[in-house]
Amino acid sequence: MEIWVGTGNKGKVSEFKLLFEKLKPEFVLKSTMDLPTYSAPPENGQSFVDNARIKAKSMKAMKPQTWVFAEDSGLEVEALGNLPGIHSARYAGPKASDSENTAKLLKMLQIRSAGNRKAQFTTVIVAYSSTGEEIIVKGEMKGSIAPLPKGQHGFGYDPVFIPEGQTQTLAELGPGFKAQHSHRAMATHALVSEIKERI
Ligand code: ITT
Repeated sequence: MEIWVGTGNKGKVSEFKLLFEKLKPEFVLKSTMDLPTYSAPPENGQSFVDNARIKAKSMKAMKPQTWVFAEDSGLEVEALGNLPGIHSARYAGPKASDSENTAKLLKMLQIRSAGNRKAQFTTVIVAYSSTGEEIIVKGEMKGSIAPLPKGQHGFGYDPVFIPEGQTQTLAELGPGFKAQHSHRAMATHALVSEIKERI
C-alpha cells in the first residue's frame, strides 16, 4: 500500500522513509518529488496547522484514493519571540539556504540575548485517509541553540540544535537519534497509531 507525502524537502523525505520502514513497513512512502508535474501550493497560512493542511489538501487532490499527508515544521526560539517558527524555511529570505538561515539565527540570538538559548522544534502533520477523513497530529522536541554550527548529518537547523539532555547537535547525533527522539518521529508515531486504528 502507498502513502504519499506532500513535500519538496529531501531531508524530511529520508526521515519519513526511515520512520515508516520501522513503524509501518507495509506502507511504501512516496513523495511529490516522485510526481514531476506537481507544483507546491503557496504556504500562506498563519500556523503550522494551516500550512500543513494546505500542503496535505494539494497532495490529496493529486492522489484522491490514497492515504496522504503533509507536515509543516519549524524551530521556535524563546528569546526571539518564538521565531522563526512557521517562517523557518525562509528565515533569511525567499531562497535562503540552510546555512544562511542558521547564520541569521545565530546572529539574531547574539543581538537579542546571549543568555537564553532555549528552543524547540515543532512538527504538525495533517493526513487524509483513503476515504478523506482528516487527521492532525503534532510532535515537539525541546533543546537549545549551540554557539556555532557543528556536525554533518540532517538538514535545516540540525547543526545548531542541541536536544535537551545532550551535549551534541542533531547534526552530530545523526539519523538514528532523530528517528527515536525528534519532533518528526513523535508526530509520525502518533500518525501511525491513528492509521492502525483505521486499517
Ligand atoms: P515542504 O514545505 O515542501 O515540506 P519546507 O522545508 O519548506 O518543505 P516547512 O515549510 O515545513 O518545509 O519548513 C520547515 C523548515 O523548518 C525546514 O526547511 C527547516 O529549516 C526547519 N526544520 C524543520 N524540521 C527540521 C529538522 O528536523 N531539522 C532541522 N531543521 C528543521
